[in-house]
Amino acid sequence: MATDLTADISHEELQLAARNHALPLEALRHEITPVGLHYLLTHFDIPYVDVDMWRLEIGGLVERPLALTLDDVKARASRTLAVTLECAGNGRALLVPRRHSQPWLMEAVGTAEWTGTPLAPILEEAGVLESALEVVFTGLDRGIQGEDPHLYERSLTLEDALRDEVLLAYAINGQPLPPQHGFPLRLLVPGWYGMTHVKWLQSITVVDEPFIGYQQSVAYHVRQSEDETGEPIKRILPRSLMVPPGIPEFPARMRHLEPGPCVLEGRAWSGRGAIERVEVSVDGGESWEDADVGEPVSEFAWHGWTYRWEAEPGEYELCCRATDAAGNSQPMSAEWNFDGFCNNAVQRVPVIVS
Ligand SMILES: Nc1nc2c(c(=O)[nH]1)N[C@H]1C(S)=C(S)[C@@H](COP(=O)(O)O)O[C@H]1N2
Ligand SMILES: [Mo]
Repeated sequence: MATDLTADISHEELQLAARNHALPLEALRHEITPVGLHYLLTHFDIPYVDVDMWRLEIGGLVERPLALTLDDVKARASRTLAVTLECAGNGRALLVPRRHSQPWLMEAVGTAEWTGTPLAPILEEAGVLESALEVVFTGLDRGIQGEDPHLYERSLTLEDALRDEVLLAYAINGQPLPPQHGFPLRLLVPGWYGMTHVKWLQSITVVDEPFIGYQQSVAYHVRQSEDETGEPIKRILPRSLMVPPGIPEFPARMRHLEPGPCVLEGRAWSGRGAIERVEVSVDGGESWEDADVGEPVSEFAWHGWTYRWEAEPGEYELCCRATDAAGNSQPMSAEWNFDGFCNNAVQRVPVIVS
């Protein structure tokens, strides 16, 4: 299916796909994604940072502006949290017609153990003024998207920024952040889609008006046409993915499996509540059975799931579907939108058992 939809892949899309990469689905076996297998998305260029020169500036509507070195940040209270990140554009390339942007199929996800310091005490120390409305997070990377050149910047309401789990992270899986994941410091807002987690942080600015930068007010909205504002994207919708069973054909990646007992396994997550149920279908979604769902790695990370299948000779389309505690589930087919965001339609894995 994917092969047909993306047959006319453009040079522009290929260029982006070669810079950024997804999680190879077999890596879903790792509860914590090894760093090089975690998906990656960078809009502009990866900045080169001289950490001796680098400072994190905290300013705007605060009583005491701060400028912290990386050592200052590391000297503060530290917290390590396993967090599942997913790009809001995950599933984009499976939409027809599709916006030319990073052409994700469905694997733009990963779960890492991020270590950092909670943001709230830093804001308290700076002394946020009464008039504060939002907090703007600014990266070091600059480029042109839409009309004008801009730094990559996103905001959170003061209330969201002060949540306990919001971290300024300087390590991933126990190692300093590599350049591509935001060295020396990035924002982490567990439960929210990828664009929120600003990499290469250089400043945090408290403001008294809604932030209207491009990456906040134009990009990352679910809209039906370019002239519409649409709805801003926030928390991750539920999704489940399976490790494709058997062995792949090269280059088509069609799966081949021997008859007999087969344990299907995968991960499921949502930024809107724990996963309550994962169902598996071996007939393209005609009939479903419950998988066994494990405990999540953390409150903000995916759950593992397994399903025992007695594979008999034939051709099958395997599917999985997650439902979260808030009752959100995955649609069988994608709900189209202009920029190709939030496509959490069920995965379909054709297999030949012989
Ligand atoms: N400064 C900066 N932060 C950024 C981005 C970016 O281009 N620049 N991309 C965002 C998007 S769209 C995603 S999906 C995540 C990807 O994080 P990762 O590359 O560490 O997986 O980073 C976010 N933070
Ligand atoms: Mo993203």
